[in-house]
Order: sequence, then structure tokens, then C-alpha cells
Amino acid sequence: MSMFFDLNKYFVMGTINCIRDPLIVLEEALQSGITMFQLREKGKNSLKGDEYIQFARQCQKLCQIYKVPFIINDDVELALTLNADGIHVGQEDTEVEKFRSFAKGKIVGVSVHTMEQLELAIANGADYAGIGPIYETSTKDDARAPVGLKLLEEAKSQYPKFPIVAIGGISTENSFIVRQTGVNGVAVISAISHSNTINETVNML
Ligand code: TZP
Ligand code: MG
Repeated sequence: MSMFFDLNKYFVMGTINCIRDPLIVLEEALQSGITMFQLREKGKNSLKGDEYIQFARQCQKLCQIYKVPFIINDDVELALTLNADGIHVGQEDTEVEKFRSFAKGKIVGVSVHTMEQLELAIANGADYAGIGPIYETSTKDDARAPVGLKLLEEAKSQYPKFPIVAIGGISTENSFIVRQTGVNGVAVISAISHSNTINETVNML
């Protein structure tokens, strides 16, 4: 069993997503009530090596203060070194099964884009799935074509008890309609990382 988690307002970010000090952005988001945080430090100009590890530690410390699960994207080694609360992997990354076996008690999230991938993620022991991109996004350079709301509805109707979070192009304007599909939460990068009024943004998501 993994620790308790709540996908309701899931903030995902890396330093390159922020136009202000990323640790200030994260702290404001935590103060505003995000329920989950994922460090996704990738792309051009992202931190590497020791700078990356130190930044991750600082993010983790903040999450601990606010009692919000600290999830690391892709990097199994760092997740284990820091004893992060969990890991989020894509279809291309380390198979869930492999991670599951040496990450007892940790939260394992998987990105899925089809019902088949969702079924497989569940069978392999994932704790939640991220489905997206729901809408067009300019944040992920290699983003696929939007999957739309249909897949969320199908996922929740077939697996009503399995935790699902929607990601990709979600904003304060469209989060309501996304939530109407029955998903457990919305995951956002730019809606929060580009906001100058994070408290208002998080409240509206
Ligand atoms: N996976 C699918 S879309 C996406 C990721 C990581 C980017 C989401 O960023 P934004 O700014 O919330 O559209
Ligand atoms: Mg990945």
C-alpha cells in the first residue's frame, strides 16, 4: 500500500517552467492548498547534477512542511536517494513493475494515453494514472495530440475506483468542465507556474 494521497490539485513543475523564483512559486502553491507536487526537471536549461539534487531537496523540504506528497518525475535513482514519496513515469520510462518491487510504500503514477495503457498500468500496480494532454499545451515540447475529455469519461466509467488525474492545457477556465468527467483531480504546470496570483489560481482550479 502506498501512502495516502489526494490528486485534487496536483502541481507539476521544473525550474524552466517558472518566471519567478521556483521555490517561491512552490511555497505559494503549497500555502494555497495544492494537494500533490511533482518535480519535473527536464528540458533545455534544466538543472543537472548537484544543482538538480540540491533543488530537489529544497522542494522536498517545503512539501514536508506542508504535508504534501513529493513526487519525482522519471528519475527512479533520485527518488530512492531522497526517499521521495513517489515517482511518476511515462510510457517510455522504467516499467512500473520494476519500480514497484523496490519501492514498497511509495506512490507510483503512470502517464497513459489509451485505455489499453491504463489497463496495463493498473495490472502492473500503478497507484494512479495521469491522462493527457487533455487540451493543447505549449509546456511539453513533445506533447501528443490532445486526447480530449472522452478518454477521461471512459476511464472513470470503466475503473470508477482507480485514481485518475487529468493533465495538459488545464486552466482556471476549463478545470470545471474537466472535473465533470469524474476525474479525481487536475494536474497543471503553467496555470500555476505562470500565475502572479497563485492563491486565486489554486482556489479556482
Ligand atoms: N504531460 C502531458 S501534457 C503536460 C505533461 C507533463 C504538460 C502540462 O503543462 P500545462 O502547462 O499544464 O499545459
Ligand atoms: Mg517521462
